[in-house]
Amino acid sequence: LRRTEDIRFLEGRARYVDDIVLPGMLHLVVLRSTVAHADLRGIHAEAARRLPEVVAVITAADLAGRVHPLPFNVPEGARAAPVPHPILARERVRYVGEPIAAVLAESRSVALDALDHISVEYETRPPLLDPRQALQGHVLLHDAWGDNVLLRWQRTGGDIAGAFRTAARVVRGTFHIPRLVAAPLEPRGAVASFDPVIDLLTFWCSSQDPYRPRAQLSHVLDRPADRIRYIVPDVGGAFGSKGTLPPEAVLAAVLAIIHGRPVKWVEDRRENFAAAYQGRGLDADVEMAVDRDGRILGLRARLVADLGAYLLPLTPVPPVTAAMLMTGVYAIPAAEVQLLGVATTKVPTGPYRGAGRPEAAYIVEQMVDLVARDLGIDPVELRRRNLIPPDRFPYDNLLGYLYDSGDYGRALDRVCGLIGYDRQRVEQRRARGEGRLVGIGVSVYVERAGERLPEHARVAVEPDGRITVWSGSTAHGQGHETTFAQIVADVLGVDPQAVTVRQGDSGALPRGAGTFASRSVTVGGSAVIQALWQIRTKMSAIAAHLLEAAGDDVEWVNGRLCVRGSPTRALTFPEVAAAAYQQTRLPSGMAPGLEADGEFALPGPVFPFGACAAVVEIKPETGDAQVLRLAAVDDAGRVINPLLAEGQVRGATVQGLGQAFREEAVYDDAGQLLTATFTDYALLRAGDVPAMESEFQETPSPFNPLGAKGIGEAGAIGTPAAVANAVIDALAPLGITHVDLPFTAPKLWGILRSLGRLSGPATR
Ligand code: MCN
Repeated sequence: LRRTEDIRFLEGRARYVDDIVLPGMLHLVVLRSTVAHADLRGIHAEAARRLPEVVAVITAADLAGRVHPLPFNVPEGARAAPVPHPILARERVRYVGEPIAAVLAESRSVALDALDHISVEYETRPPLLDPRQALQGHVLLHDAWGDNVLLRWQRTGGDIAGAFRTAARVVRGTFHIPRLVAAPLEPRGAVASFDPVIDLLTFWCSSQDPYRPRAQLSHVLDRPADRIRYIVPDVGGAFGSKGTLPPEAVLAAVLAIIHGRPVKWVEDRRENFAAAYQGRGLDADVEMAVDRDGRILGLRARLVADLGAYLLPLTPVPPVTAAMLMTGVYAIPAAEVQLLGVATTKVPTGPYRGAGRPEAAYIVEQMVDLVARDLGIDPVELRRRNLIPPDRFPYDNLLGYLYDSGDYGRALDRVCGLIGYDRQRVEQRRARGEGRLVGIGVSVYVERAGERLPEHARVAVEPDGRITVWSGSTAHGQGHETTFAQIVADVLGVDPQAVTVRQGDSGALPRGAGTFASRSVTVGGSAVIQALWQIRTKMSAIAAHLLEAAGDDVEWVNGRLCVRGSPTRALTFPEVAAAAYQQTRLPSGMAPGLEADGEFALPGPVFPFGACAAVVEIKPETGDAQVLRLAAVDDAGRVINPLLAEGQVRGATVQGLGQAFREEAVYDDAGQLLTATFTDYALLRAGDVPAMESEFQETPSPFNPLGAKGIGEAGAIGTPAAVANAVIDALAPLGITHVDLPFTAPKLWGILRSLGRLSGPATR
């Protein structure tokens, strides 16, 4: 089934937050810090306030007593310092881009002009950019936290000392994973409108869902959640970066209430780069103890996460997720992982597609290749010796996760089959003989998807048989209108076109959780199923009553409800729907109407997995690494819509390739973000994307009625690890065992040049 929502998008009929225009609406723009770390000695805004059409200029002092700081999540087992992100900086700024003041004006252009009339006196302090240096505590970002550590997590499982004592070899690796930006097409934005008569704040925001940010807004404003109607209009991509309430959006809400007029805030691209939370940013020191045959006996890892200046609501989640996945897909009997999340003078981090899983896969899979090289064992063979076998599920990974189901070896074998692994090795030997730098890399990944948070759904069947589904999951590109309609069509035997899917409005569905952690099908879809089963049961009872049959004797065949064995004694779906609203046609005691609510919670996360393989050739003249082959086999349990699932894999793979080859948020020594436009932050273009082969295998999850797991992040997880292994494999004959991401042409060229592999000018 092709995506039904696309026509609307392609014809320009979508409505994004900036399309919302309300009568009397004011415009809000934000004055941001231009320095990385400083005390604020004065903010001079009188000249701006005097400008015509400027309604207000506000600073932190104006918010005193009106807002609480943004709350933040602390994953189970972690400890965090209470350093929430302020809505506006009060005495000190801690990153370039931090909001200091806001201008409210009749138009956006007036508000932007007014920014130039505000001057800020900074007394600068030293920036703090390297997370490892931050640990030394020479510069303190928050005076109460003497070592700059804002987050701690640690776990040990098995006999770690014994593992390292008895090991034949101990292999060590050090890794640096740069920060990335999510770069959605549509930046962040919000519109707030307050109705004092009914005491209701209506809030449109480019968010991943209405529920989590509404809870945050409710907390910040000290306003009951049911006095806030949170609407998520169409969203032009989020990739994890719109999972929490932006501090700037709080300003729109506060000012709409104070001034009694609607307020719009929409950031520009540069602000999105500087002030939307970034992803990744993790350093790791890892050692693996192995026996002579390459069996991994134990793993020790020390992770240092570059959290940025404050904790936004989801800042702690990705690094803890990475830490909890450090045993990857392997049956490692002992593990000890320590995570320190440290403060730096950068925008806080948060989830970006994969959110901790790409980091874990990259580190673990590079380690496995290091071990293979150390022992002279083929990396695929080494993986086969260590993968968790299918009969050991549910599997306790020693770090707090219980993997629900899996068949990792099959995915690995299939992906090797897709690229013709053995043949590629033969080819590689030939290419190496010709002096070419060809490398082959594989990765096997597991991800934590879904969450324990329950999801809510409502299904209503109208008297004419049309069906509306409300879901707490809220698509921002994933195609839920199609997928959820398909689930309804399958259960009720109707045409998907008879189904309307509604999402993203807390006024229509007051309870819900949202779209993150690739959970919408697994949890949201299962909530829809719960509601549909109730509808089915009620319709079967009505049909049995009208057809004078026993309830068990009603069969659903091709959109009709018939008596088993007598196909002519039947009613159509709309006939039964109509009867549901007529009291006289119902069994005695049955209430009229055909609506049901469904609620579903997983007993624990589900664990999709897969394998990825890449063949790469590095051109020594330019350092350019070309992907010759790329293949992925992903297992998301039962797949609902293979076309959309493959679209998800391909989209995420492109982002994974971007991480591998190009993307990095680069700061200079003063803490200025150098990559603050698309000229400097090099997203892949369509022409840069190689052909790829994508296949699915299905190992159903026992944890939900669909047997489904998530697929929305898969490509971003397995790809960087496989590509990294391929690049290092290409360079291995030169004695290179590690290069940090991203593998840009200048970086690889520089390495080759330093090894004397190139002639030519010294600089380029
Ligand atoms: N699907 C399926 N069968 C399954 C699982 C998924 O057919 N067993 C298909 C469905 O068509 C579903 C889609 O894959 O609509 C994604 O479903 P799921 O894996 O449940 O993920 P979510 O819908 O919860 O999406 C979240 C996930 C995440 S965490 C990020 S980040 C992300 C992503 O999805 N951001 C995206 N995909 C994105 N795609 C777009 N276009 N834009 C984003 O911002």
